[in-house]
Amino acid sequence: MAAMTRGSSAVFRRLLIQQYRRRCFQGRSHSALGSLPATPHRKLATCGGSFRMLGRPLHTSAARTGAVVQFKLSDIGEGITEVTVKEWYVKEGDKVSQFDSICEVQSDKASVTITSRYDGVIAKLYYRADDVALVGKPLVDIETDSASDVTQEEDVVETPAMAREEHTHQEIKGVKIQATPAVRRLAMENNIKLSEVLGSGKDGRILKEDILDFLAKQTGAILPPSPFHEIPARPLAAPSPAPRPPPVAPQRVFAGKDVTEPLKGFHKAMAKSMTAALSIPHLGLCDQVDLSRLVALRAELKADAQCRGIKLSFMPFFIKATSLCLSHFPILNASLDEGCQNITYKASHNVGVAMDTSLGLLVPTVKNVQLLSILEVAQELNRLQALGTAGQLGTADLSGGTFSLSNIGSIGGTYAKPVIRPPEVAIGALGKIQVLPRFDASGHVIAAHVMNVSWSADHRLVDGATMCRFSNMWRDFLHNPAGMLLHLK
Ligand code: CO6
Repeated sequence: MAAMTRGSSAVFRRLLIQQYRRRCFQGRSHSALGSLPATPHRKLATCGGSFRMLGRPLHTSAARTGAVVQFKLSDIGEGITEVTVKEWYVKEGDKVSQFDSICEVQSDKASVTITSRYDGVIAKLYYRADDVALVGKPLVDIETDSASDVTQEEDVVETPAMAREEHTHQEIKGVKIQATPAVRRLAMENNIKLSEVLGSGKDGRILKEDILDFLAKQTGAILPPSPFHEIPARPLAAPSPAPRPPPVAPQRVFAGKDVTEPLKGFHKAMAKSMTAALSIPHLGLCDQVDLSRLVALRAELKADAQCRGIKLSFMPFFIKATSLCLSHFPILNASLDEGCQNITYKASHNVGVAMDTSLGLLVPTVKNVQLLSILEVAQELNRLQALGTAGQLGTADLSGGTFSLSNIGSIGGTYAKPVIRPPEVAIGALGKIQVLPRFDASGHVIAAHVMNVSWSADHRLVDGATMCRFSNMWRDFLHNPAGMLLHLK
């Protein structure tokens, strides 16, 4: 992709960033800036920053050598030490302006676009596509247009997890606020509450320009649009179900000669995380659930949800039932520290959902399920699915899980043996719902909708009886979904 020029935009953005910094660091000596501790305010630098993603921004830091600026891949948290360079959008000799996309990198959490901080010419690329780029090492050199162009680099700092969660939740709860995920992300990155922004789009939809105007009013500067991709919003009145990920691409054929190559990207991340996971002693428990009533109930409610622009599958019921059960079995929503000395009981029920995305298997989390209605869970799942399909799930959506569910049945699997995702202590795998003969209360054979469920739990914390009681309660809620009503808040 050729580099785009954006000269005047760059000037305005720089102006905004300078004004914002002045506002944020009032009263602090200039020389102290470089050593300032992390504060959420400084996160605004992401709007002129180098990485764009949901939640925690990836970013670079620069070391200046004359007019050549060296970008280094900074610590991006979550224990990530390397990313795979998926694609370069520039080559050596290309002219770039601030905020032009430079390359796409893939961590085990998300795919991220890195953008330029400077106007200048690409002097050196340190990696080829598919290479593994290391945190703390140079990524690209840019020869800047003039030495004065080079502003003092600041480390971009993540918003504390708590604040991020609150903000996300505020957005989930605000069902009337209409905005695309990209606009929500822009707002979140800049700590703007969507409820405070006036939407100028159809039916009050908040557009990217509204966020930029809001920012400009706050800072007194004009901010041109930033180069990030928007995910088209699905119309509320006439929703279409989230598109399924495309069929698996044809596999490479190996014939005649074995091929050995380094493990990269997702495979590497999976090898690491699964090796860690299997150091946990797993306890397994399986059961069957008769979902006939739920199948009928969902058929009844599906059209209602659809009128509200929400696709209602079985998952929201499974997720909500899980949360109701977690309230009774907090040990299953806990974590154990590395030395096996302390248990932390988590207040939020953040249910991770294994998702077959365009980038592979990812586990985004539906946060604070204990506070959400089934419809709100469905809405959030729809949002995550749309992001997953677009390959745009970011760290905020992919982290913070406290319990996981894997619906292997939506692909067609009947049984599975799920692997716990540390620091969580339990996970459930759901098979496909099958119509099978069963006996009713009078001993007559009936056609029932039956699903297998398999639980795995960390046997250092959870015993079989606890897992079984949890499973019984979960099974009963879903066998008789009306019973859930009594427990919904
Ligand atoms: N049985 C029958 N029908 C199902 C099931 C099951 N288990 N699950 C979904 N569906 C139906 C669902 O109700 C939809 O029906 P309609 O509304 O009538 O069209 C339809 O299938 C499509 O549902 P969709 O997949 O779009 O949405 P859902 O909310 O059910 O699932 C999702 C969301 C994110 C879980 C799913 O899209 C997905 O990605 N599934 C794959 C998850 C995966 O890869 N799991 C493997 C992880 S590795 O578990 C693992 C232990 C090892 C083996």
